[in-house]
Amino acid sequence: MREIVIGGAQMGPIQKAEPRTAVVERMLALLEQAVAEKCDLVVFPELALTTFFPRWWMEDQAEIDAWFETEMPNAATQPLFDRARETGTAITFGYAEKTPEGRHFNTSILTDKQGAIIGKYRKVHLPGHSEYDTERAFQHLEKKYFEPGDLGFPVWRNLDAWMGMCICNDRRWPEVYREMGLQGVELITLGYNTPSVNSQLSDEGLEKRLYHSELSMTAGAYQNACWVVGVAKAGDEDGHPLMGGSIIVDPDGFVVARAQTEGDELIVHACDMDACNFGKTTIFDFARHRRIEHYSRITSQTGVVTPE
Ligand code: CDT
Repeated sequence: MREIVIGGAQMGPIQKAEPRTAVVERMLALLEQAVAEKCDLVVFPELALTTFFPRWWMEDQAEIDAWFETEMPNAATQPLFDRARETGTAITFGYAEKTPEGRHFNTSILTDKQGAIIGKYRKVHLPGHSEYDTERAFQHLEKKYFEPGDLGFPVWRNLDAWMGMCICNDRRWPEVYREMGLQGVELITLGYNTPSVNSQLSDEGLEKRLYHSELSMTAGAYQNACWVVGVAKAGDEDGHPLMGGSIIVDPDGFVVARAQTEGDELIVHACDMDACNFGKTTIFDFARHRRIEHYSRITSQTGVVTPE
């Protein structure tokens, strides 16, 4: 048995005016709860340090850059790294990254139990749009503020398991899980900021949105025989509701822990990485069953092309 006790640290809303230091205090409180529950790893959401700023239209680059971190750890997040190291807890969280070359990414990092960053992922599937969209109830400007990630979907050896990350909209794409599945991934962690309302379909309803989120993660877990931990930033951010629904999914695709609120809330499960072995050696033994000669469209074509 290779057990990792995982804490999914859902976060409630972060208002525009809330400073990073206050947010890190909340993350520290969740970390302390996780330590009390003997967690080995704590998973925080996408863009965990700030409000979901891509909903706001901004033109001034200095105003935009104020939402980005130029180094990690930095002064605001150092207490989180320090406490994680002191307690021997691995952590992962998302933030907006500005590189020394001035590139902008929606990023997530993973530490080991010594508090060292051992993994970095940059979000590949950026949803939304880059120009102001008058047809939408509210904006989703990830395509304006970030460029698509350039690191692919790596996996890392951590806590005696193969771990990978993706971010929010990535969870809806089966290619993401399979890229990591083909590297033997046993645990995929992800954070998300998903509006409770569809800006292009006002009557879609929260129930359907939660279902699609869960459907994506449970399918990804089952079809790749791995654990998936999806953690929301939820609640009302300056009048813009984000849905909760954080879950831990086992390698059979079953939800084993689920958040009940839209606030700061820790969900915990002891996840046995060896539970991945059966699926990986039977129905999803990729080496025996995959037929790559029939999959070329997946990497050669983006949109739909119907036969002539
Ligand atoms: N943050 C993020 O990727 N959110 C998207 C919302 C898409 S609506 C334009 C998601 O897939 O949850």
